[in-house]
Order: sequence, then C-alpha cells, then structure tokens
Amino acid sequence: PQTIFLRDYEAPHHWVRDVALTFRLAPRTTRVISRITFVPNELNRGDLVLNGEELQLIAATVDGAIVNMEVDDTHLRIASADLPQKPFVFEAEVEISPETNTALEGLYMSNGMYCTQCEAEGFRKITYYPDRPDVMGVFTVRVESDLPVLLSNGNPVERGDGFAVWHDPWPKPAYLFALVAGELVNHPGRFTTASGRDVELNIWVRPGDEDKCAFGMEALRKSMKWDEDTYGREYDLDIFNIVAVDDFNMGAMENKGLNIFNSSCVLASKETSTDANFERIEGIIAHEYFHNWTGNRITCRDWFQLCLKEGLTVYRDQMFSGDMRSHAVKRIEEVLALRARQFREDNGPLAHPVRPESFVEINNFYTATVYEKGAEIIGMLRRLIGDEAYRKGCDLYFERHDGEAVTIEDWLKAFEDATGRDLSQFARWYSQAGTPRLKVSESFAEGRLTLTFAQSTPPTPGQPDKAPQVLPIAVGLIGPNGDEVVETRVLEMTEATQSFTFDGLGARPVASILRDFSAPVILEREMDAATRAFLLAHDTDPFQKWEMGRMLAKDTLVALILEDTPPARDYLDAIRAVLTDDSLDPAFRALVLGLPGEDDLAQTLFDAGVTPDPQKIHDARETLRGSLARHLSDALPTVFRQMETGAFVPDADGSGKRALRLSVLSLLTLLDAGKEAKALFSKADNMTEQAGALAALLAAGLGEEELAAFGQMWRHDRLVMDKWFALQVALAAPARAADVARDLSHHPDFTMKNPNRFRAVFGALPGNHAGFHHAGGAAYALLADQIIALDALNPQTAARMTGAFETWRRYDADRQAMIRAALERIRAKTGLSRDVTEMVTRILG
Ligand code: B3K
Ligand code: ZN
Repeated sequence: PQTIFLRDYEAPHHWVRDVALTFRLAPRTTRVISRITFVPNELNRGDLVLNGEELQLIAATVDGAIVNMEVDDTHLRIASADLPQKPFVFEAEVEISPETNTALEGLYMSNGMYCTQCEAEGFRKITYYPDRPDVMGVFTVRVESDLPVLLSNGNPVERGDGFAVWHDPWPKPAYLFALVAGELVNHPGRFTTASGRDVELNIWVRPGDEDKCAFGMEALRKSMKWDEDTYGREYDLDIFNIVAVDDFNMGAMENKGLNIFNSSCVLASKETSTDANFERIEGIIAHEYFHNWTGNRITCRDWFQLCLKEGLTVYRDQMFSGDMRSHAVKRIEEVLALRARQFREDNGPLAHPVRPESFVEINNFYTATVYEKGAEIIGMLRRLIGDEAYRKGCDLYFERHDGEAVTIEDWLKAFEDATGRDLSQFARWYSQAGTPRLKVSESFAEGRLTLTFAQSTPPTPGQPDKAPQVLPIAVGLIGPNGDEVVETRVLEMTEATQSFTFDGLGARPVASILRDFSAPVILEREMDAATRAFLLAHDTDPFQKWEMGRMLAKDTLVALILEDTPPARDYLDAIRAVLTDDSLDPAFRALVLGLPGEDDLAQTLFDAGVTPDPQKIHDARETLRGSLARHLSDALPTVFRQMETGAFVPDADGSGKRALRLSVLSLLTLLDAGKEAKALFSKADNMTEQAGALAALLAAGLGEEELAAFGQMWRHDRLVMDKWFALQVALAAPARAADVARDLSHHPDFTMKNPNRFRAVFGALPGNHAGFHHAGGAAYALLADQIIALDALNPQTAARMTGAFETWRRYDADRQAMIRAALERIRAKTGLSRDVTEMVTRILG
C-alpha cells in the first residue's frame, strides 16, 4: 500500500462549484447520477482527477460529450488536453450496491434503512468525485425511493411521490455529504437562534424508539444555546436532523444539517441507559453539533489537519459538559481517559504526532492522540493566553476563515495576530509525538521556595530527539496548617530545565503542582505518603486532591505486587476520610474510591523496570479491594443508604450519588455475599443501578442467576444486550475470559456485522487485562482469529481492534512471542485490508 505524506500536499487541479446528485435507491442496484460543475484551478492546472472505488460506471460526459478517460479501481482521470480550460460540467451515472456494503463506509443499509458514512474517504464509494476536504461544493440532492422518509443535507426544497429534493447552500467537502432513507419516525423540537431564525429539529429513529429521544433533543437545544453564548456561533440552516442507526463504525458523524448517530450514542431512557450513557450522549450530541462551526463552516485542507477540527471540537464539548455538570469531575474523567488511551498510545509503537506526517489509511488516525491530546493543546493555549484572548483568537479565526479549508498554521496565526504572541515553539505540540516527562525538585530557604523543572520526551517511532515544549504548569501553595498561601499561578516553562521562585513565605509550604492537569505530561516528583495524604486532605484543587489519592492507591498496589506489603493504615484512613466527608461531592468521592486499572498498573511497573505479571496485578487489586471493604465495613452501609436517590434524574447530582452508591456496593458485595447487590438488582427501576448491581456481583464471582435474568429481561433490546455481552467478558475470571468470549461469539445474538455487538465482546476482552494476557495466550489467538474474520467484512472496525496489542513489549518473552505470532498470523492473511495491514505493521515495529 502507498504512503501519503503531508509534505506532498498539492492543491487540486479543479475546484467544484456545484453538484447535483440523483439517487435511485435499490438495495443492490442503486443508481447515482451526478452533474458537477468544475472550475480549473488557475494556480495549478492539470488533469481532472476523480476518486472512485467499487463503482460500476455506466456513462460519463464532459459538457454533454463523450471524452477520453482513464478508469481504474481507484480513479477516473481525464487529461488536461481533453478538457475545456474554463468551467465545465461533468456528468456521470454509476451503479452501487448498498446492501452488500458491510464495511459501513459510503452508502450502506442497516435494518432496511439506507444511510451513509463518508468521512474520511467514503464518498468515493458513492460516485466519481475529487474526494478531498479542500474541494468544497454546493450540493443539491434528489433522493428517489418509496421509503417514507428521505433525507439529505441542507434545507428541504421539494417533496413529491417517491422523491425528495434537498439543497445545502453552504459549500462543503464531500466527506460531509449524507443521505438517509427509511421507515423512520421523528421526535420533533424547535430552537430559535439569537438572531431569530426558527429552526426545526428532529431526531429520527426506528419505530419503537421514539420514547428514547427526549434527552438527546434537550442536549441538542442546550448545545445550540451554549455555542451562541460561549463562542457567538449560531446555527445556519432551517432544519437540523439527527438520525439513529444501529450499524455504525464509530459514535456519530457531523454531516451538514444531518448528523448520523450510532443508536448507542443518542437513544436514552432511564430503563435502558446508564448515567454514563446519558453523559456520553449529551457530550456526543454537543460534539457533532459544535462541528457545524469547527469542522464544517471551517474545514481541514487535508486529512493531516484532522486535529484542527477534532481537537478543537473535543475541547469545546468538554467545556460544554463541564458547564452542564461539574468541571472538577469532568476534568478528572478526562484525565483518566487521556492516560488510559492517549498516554498508552504515546508510549508504544503507534505513537504519532497530533498532526501526523504520513499515513497509509487515514481511518487509522482517528486516535486518542488526534482527539484527546489535540483537545489538551487547545486547553493549554487558552491557559497560556487567558480567556479573553482565547475568545478574541477564536473570533478572528472564524472571521478570517469562514468557508475555507485550512491548516493548523492558519489556526495558530489567528492567535498570534490576536495576541501578538509568537507561537512557534508552542506549535511543537502538533509535531512532536510522545508524552513529556516533567521532573521537579524543590528547595526552600529564607522564605523562598524554588521549584526546578526538567522536561524530556522519550523517542517515538521516527522521532529520536525532541526539543523542549511550552508547558503551562499551574501551581498553588498550601501552608503547613492546611491553608492555601498562594493561589493558582500558571508558570510558563519553555526551556529544558527552568526554575521558578515564590517569595515572602513564612514557613515551608507544600506545593500543589500541575493543578487541573494543566499540561498533558507525566509528572515525576519524589513525595512521601504523608505529604500525599496532606494534599489529599487540604488541596483546594479538586484534580490534585484526587490525584494524591490516586498516587497513594498506586503506591499501595505496587508494594502489594512487588513485596506483598499489606496496605498501610494511613492510606486506608485517608480513603475513609474522603468517603465519609459529606462536604465533598459524591461524584468526586466515587472517583477517589476508584482504584487504578490493571493496564495502568502494568505500565507503571514496566516504567519502573519490572516486567508486569497480569495475574499478580489482578490479585493485588482484588486484595486491596478486600482490605478496603473490611476497613470501611462500618461506613459502607451508611453511605450506601445515604446515596439513595429518589426519582431518576440523569443530572450531575443524581449520577454522582449513584456512582458513589455503586462504588460502595461493589465493596459491600465482598462482605455480604451479594445480599445488598441482589436486592438492588431486583428492585432497581433504572439501568444504572440494575447494571451496577450486576457488575458488583460479577466482579465478586457471584451473580449467575442475575446475569441470566438480565439476559432474559432485555433479549429484545439490542443496546442493553450489548451491555449483557460486555459485562460477562469484562468481569470474567482471568482464566475463563477467553472461553467466555468464544462462547459468546457462538451465541445466536452475536453478529460480526454489527460493530456494537462485536465491540461488546471483543472490545471488552482486552479490557479484561488479566484475562486477555492469561498464560497460554488463548485470548491472543482468539482475538487474532476474530480480527481476521472481521477484516473481510469491515476493515475499519477490524483495524481498530488491533490496538489491543499495542502494549505487547511490556510483557515477558513468552507473552511477547505469542502476541508476535498472533500479529504475524494476521499480517500473513491473503487479501488483508490496507487498514489492518498498516496497524499490524506499525505495532510489530
Ligand atoms: N468526524 C467523525 C469521525 C469520522 C471517523 C471516520 N473514520 C466523528 C467525530 O469526530 O465527530
Ligand atoms: Zn469530531
């Protein structure tokens, strides 16, 4: 396969002015008739180059005449000499087969409904087109079908018997094209924009799901309002449609005026969705809506600039969720996810810059690094320049680039011009891969505290040496009596080593460093348990407070793993203090009660030069859970009762209480043989508590009856059954995990064609760390078999699953050999997709 390089970017030979498409829908013989006005690019003249894959060409003309053209598996090309040197009309008719499209890219069918997914390069499977984001055109789409609901981008212009016409006045790249046709019902809503535009809103779902749309509709309205209030950005069409689709490769897609969602990311009801689902749905609806300005009105010049829209839009949805719920809790959740996914990626063979410099298959770069680290960069920029300058820079960016396809340089230039700052060193965040390590040492004399920092970033594939990056380090100081003596101050570090001083201090304070996780770095700091416990008790910064509990837990676990040292009483007491402190937000207390995951511990050990033993890690974590349960035994039932909520409301308050209640229950279950959990399971009126109780039982090796009852009760609900599949795999005893997953893959309701169901089983398997890495390697072999089989149907999702192997070099020689064999077996498969080939090759290194 061919590698594409950022440095090879070349402007297109032709721009598109407008596009008229007609779709005659039929499951295996859909006809797509296109009429495209091309305008030669005066600055880069050349052949007309159109992408096209899996298309059957029926006819094509230029200005109505047949011309010479070269057609192969991927392109249609017309030589410059055969083209008018002025605007011309290209017309084509092709045939495609949505029903047999199991890759779920381009136009495909899901339960009798037609839908599309074009980002990144799916439009080329619909018709011949310059399928690149810098070519933007005005689309008019006619959909012909007897199905009752026919949707496309933009505003509806005509509706008749068996057809509908849509027009999108905003020029857009082909990746934002969408079409939906099916027997759907809508949950309607309305929104009036700040300037008085009345917008029709709809969430379209399959009949039977209409009672699961109200929460999503509210989330959409809140998002529209928030973008007006916070960024001054209004919606720009008469209608905004969301459609729920069962078979979808990712979460959702921001097509202009017609967002398409994985049904798991929009359908919500208290009976079928957990608090975590509600929170995620709110965040994803916001994310896709926010793309209307950051992604659609201003898009990417080329796919290397993906973080331009994704990092920024993730940052925006994070701030929205913080505003809707709790910034403190949200920030801790973000850091947990960042460390679990992005730091893990940055630490292994798949590490790449936030703006990659090359790719084989762009779908492999929709990563935690592009998204989450991309969002961290925006957060750092804002922290460095301040809120007002941030807004000024954004305004300038929108004003300057509306309607354009731009680059990271354009984004940064807007901030340089708005603030007068030089951001050239800051730009390294986009080009250097790897997580910076930040060492700190402290000294105190004569009322002056000196913090000396040293930064370094380890080598990553293709990048042996790194230059220092700009790090905003938020620091506050806590006096010996627990009072804050210096409020948060942002230190701007630009050198490899740099010192900062705080003067006029009466006594030596304890520094709280990297408040709010102000930069995505690994902080290396010598600190004894007593100081950590002190900050856990007194820090005013919720992130640092949580972080101290986390580090105490981690040290406790490492000591258990390496030396069998039982947990220190001080640690257990510190946790008890947090658990029983009514002045703290229950959601925060639940987070402090949560222990570091097994994958996280494996990395910690590896970084300390110890080869991780997955079973030992698992056992230590179970031992600590047992110690915590016994030590807190008197407090657990009390907190469990206190956290009972009345009527289910999926807001920050209710979900926080339930989160704490369920963390407590999970410990309680180790003491009471599952009595409370069984009781809660049978009386719960919401999925959060029902699934939470079941999880508590399964984690304690109990709950077989409840598992069966759950499966029986929800057998008709796909989304809930995904939970049923996933819980069993995730919580299986390590020795049984591979067998459980294999058995479930033979369950009559298992299908590889539905990505949610596939992920429920084979995404959950690597999540069971000790199970996935169980001696003997059964899980490795099983996952390899499944990836090979899925690749033939759906390369994109298959490629994503290979990430399970990215940490293989952490483990012992036996495990490494088994994983290598699994990866090589995948790679050797004839006809393997470009997607999986690239991933496996990179992972093997
Ligand atoms: N932009 C889409 C992701 C498309 C993924 C293509 N493999 C969803 C999002 O980030 O909003
Ligand atoms: Zn996005």
